[in-house]
Amino acid sequence: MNITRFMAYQKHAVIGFAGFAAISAVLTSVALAGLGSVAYTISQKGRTFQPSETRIQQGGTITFINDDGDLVHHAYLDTNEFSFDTGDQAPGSRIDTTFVKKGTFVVMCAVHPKMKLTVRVD
Ligand SMILES: [Cu+2]
Repeated sequence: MNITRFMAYQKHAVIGFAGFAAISAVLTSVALAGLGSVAYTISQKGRTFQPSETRIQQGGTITFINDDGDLVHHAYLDTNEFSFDTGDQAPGSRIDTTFVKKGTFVVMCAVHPKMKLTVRVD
């Protein structure tokens, strides 16, 4: 390959890579939007859900983190449309819950009746 052909080849390779990177970026964002895979985190601290209100997309997952010293928490939801129950959640543990139904739900703690978390699922 002489130098002119080599330069032409390099130019083509650079454009090819840039095009590939742009397509990859688009595909990645489409995949993330399609899966509703954004992670939401709710802390259980000071005998409260923090934040106490959140809004997620249908199919989104909330991770409940018990970071409340040595207290046990126990998040649950019991409605006709959608229910879950984390069971007793030991200090330091994390439990994922995927919200598959649209609507507005109030998550409670079985240990601390004043703890409430409102989740709006769009
Ligand atoms: Cu609690």
